[in-house]
Parts: sequence; structure tokens; C-alpha cells
Amino acid sequence: MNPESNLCVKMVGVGCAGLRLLDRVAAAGFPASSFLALDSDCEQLQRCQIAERVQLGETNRRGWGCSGDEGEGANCVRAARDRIAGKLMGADLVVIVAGMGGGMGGGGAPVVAEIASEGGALVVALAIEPFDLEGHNETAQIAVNRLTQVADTVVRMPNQNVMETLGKGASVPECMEAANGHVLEALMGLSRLARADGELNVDFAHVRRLMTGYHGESSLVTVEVAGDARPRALLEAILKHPYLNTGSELRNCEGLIVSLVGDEYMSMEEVNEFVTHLKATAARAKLILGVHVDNAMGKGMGA
Ligand SMILES: Nc1nc2c(ncn2[C@@H]2O[C@H](COP(=O)(O)OP(=O)(O)OP(=O)(O)O)[C@@H](O)[C@H]2O)c(=O)[nH]1
Ligand SMILES: [Mg+2]
Repeated sequence: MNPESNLCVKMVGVGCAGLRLLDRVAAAGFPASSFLALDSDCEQLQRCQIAERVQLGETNRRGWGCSGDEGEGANCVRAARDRIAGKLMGADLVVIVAGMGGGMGGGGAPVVAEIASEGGALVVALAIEPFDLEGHNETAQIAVNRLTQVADTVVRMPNQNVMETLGKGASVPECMEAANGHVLEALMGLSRLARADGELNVDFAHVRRLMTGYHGESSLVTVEVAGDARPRALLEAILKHPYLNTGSELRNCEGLIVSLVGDEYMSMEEVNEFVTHLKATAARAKLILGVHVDNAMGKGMGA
């Protein structure tokens, strides 16, 4: 992602949720080589300013969305297979983001993952799961399962878990913003993992070897803490993260890729203390660690 790492990362948004997040993440400075927006809905595509846009389903959807029909979503992507393969050519890592409750996202994302994988990239898919009140849970789970079979790893981003951290009176835009905030944070954390300018760098070849053909679920969280006792506080913040189901995902995981970031005063002892806490919590996990110094963190420490 960083030019120094020579890593070619391409990010793809599928359907309305995917496009919105693509725009946000590109604006936030996610260092991808390219951003690709895929939708049959021409209005949504026009709104998406930053990405390279590909209009899907021109004949069968005629500029409309897929009205929740996952079969239509899959067909639209299949029909544009060669165009999409061309855009993804040369990528080492393809990151796909889509809402699993939609026809375009839920139906189309697995086909995009298949195309990206055939092109030789490591494929990480971010699956945004619907709010309970939408009533799409069952179809979304089918889409996630399909995606897991083709992507090297799928990261579930349940909108509902975010709502549980907000008060009952939270407005609709507040809930959406909180959900998007977590997806953005996670993506920005992912971008740090691939940077080559750290004190200790995560080796992409190592990540690739661990993840290629895994076809399982991963979690992706980013947290930041400040104050005294930062290493302990950092682990506690991770355990409380809404995507980690009160820490059970961390306790039972088999592999951990961690990018630790702090100001120039972050001591080796603090790094050591954090790693000790982490290993005690995720006892079975193999750990790949990166350490970055970033003075923009102020007195904070993040992972
Ligand atoms: N976090 C977040 N989730 C969203 C957003 N927009 C939609 N979603 C979720 O994504 C799911 C899919 O919605 P869309 O992205 O609109 O659907 P689509 O993929 O365009 O599919 P069609 O409408 O059938 O063409 C919804 O069920 C929501 O749960 C968003 O802006 N942020
Ligand atoms: Mg749509």
C-alpha cells in the first residue's frame, strides 16, 4: 500500500453500502493503488466520486439496483467478468467491501472474490451484515457463507453489534455513522499492517502464506487508548470492541496479526507488556507483530 512496500492493493466496493464506504475510505487516505466501484444502480455510481466506476447490468437492470435479488447481483457481475478481471489485474491484495443484505452486494461480492482470486490476489472481503430490523439476516448469512468459500478470508462487520453500544435514543444517522466509523477504522488499521516503514514490519509474504486458501472468518479491529497503563488499557479496549463478541473471538483465535502504533516515547517495555497480555489472552494464536512510531498519535497507543 505504501509505495515503499511495493504492494499493489486494489479496493472494490459492490452495491450501495460498498460504494459509500469506498468513497469514505478513499477520502480518509487509504493507500490503495486503485478503487473500483461496481453497481447496476446508475444513481449510486454517479454519486461515488473518487473511484473508478463500472456500470453493471446495463441490459437487464437498465440503471436500477438489484432490488434485493442476489441472483441478479451475481448475474450482473458475471456478465462483466472480463472488464472486472482487467481492472484487478496485477493486484497482490484485493479488499472487497459490500452489504450482505443487498442483492448487488450479497450476490455480487462472491463473484468479484472469485474473479480476484483467479487473478492471483489474496482476497479479503469485508461483509457488512444488516441491522436486525431489516429482516435480511438469513439471506445475508447465505451470502457470507458463499463469500467465505471463495475469498481467502471474510471479515464480518455486523451493523447490529454497533447499535448495542449506542443508547436507545440514538438517531438513524447516528447508528449508520457509528457502523461506518467501525468499518473505516478497521480499514485504516489494515492499511497500517501493509506499511513498510515501521520499526518492526509485518511481512506480507508471511501474511499471504498464512491466509491463502484459509477460507475462514477473521476479525479486524482498530483501537486507540491514552493515559497511564496503556498496554493493559489497549488490550481491554480490544476485548470490549463490538466486533469481538466480548473477547471470545480473540480468546479462541488461531492467528493474530497486530500492528502496534505509538508516539516516539512508546517504550520497548510497553510493547513487551502488551504482547505478554495479548499472548496470555489468545493462548493458542500464532502472532505476527508490526510496530510503528507515529507522533500524530499524541500520547496515545493503538493497535
Ligand atoms: N454500515 C453501513 N451499512 C449499510 C449502508 N448502506 C446499506 N447498508 C447495509 O447494506 C445492506 C445492503 O444494502 P445496499 O448496499 O443498499 O444494497 P445493494 O448491495 O446496493 O443491493 P440492491 O439494493 O439489491 O441493488 C443493507 O441491508 C444495510 O444493512 C451504509 O451506508 N453503511
Ligand atoms: Mg443498491
